[in-house]
Amino acid sequence: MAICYIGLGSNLSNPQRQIQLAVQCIRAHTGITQIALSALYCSQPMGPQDQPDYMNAVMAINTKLTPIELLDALQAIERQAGRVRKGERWGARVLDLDILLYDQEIINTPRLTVPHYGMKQREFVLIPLAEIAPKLTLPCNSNVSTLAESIDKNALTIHSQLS
Ligand code: PH2
Ligand code: MG
Ligand code: MG
Repeated sequence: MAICYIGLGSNLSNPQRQIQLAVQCIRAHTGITQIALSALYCSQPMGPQDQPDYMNAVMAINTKLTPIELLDALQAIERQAGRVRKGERWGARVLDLDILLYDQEIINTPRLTVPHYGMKQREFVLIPLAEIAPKLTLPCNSNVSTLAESIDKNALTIHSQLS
C-alpha cells in the first residue's frame, strides 16, 4: 500500500461540480481509499490570464495501484469528465488530476514525473496540501507547512468544504 497525494483542478463547466464528481469517482475505485480531503479553494489562473479562475483541492489516498496504474485510473476519470487534450500549456480544462506524491518515490519517466514538477511553486497545491498533511516532508526534505507559509498566496481563498 502506498500513500499518495492527488491535486485536483478545474476551471470549466461548473468547476465546483467537476471537483466534487471527481472526488466521488476516485473514492469509488476499488484500488483506492481516501485518507483525507482538503477544502475547495478558488485560485487565480497560473499561465494564460484569459481563462476563468480555478477551483483546486488536494486528496490523500491509500492505494494498492502502481504509479502507472494510478495515472491510468486518474486519466480515465479526466476523460470521463469530457477532457480533451488540446496541447495548450496551462490552458483551461474541465478536470485535471495530478499525482503530486507517491510515497517518497522519485519517478522520472516519459509519462510520469513524481513529485509533481511544479508543486513547490504553486500556492493552489501547497496550501491545500499543508491543510491536510502539515507535517509531510517531500523527498527533497522540504516540509510542506514551511513551503506553504513562505509562498505568495495570490488571492487564494477557501470556497467551501467538499463532501
Ligand atoms: N492548472 C494548470 C494551469 N494553471 N492555475 C490554477 N490556479 N490552478 C490549476 O490547477 C492550474 C492553473 C495546468 O495544470
Ligand atoms: Mg496540473
Ligand atoms: Mg495534469
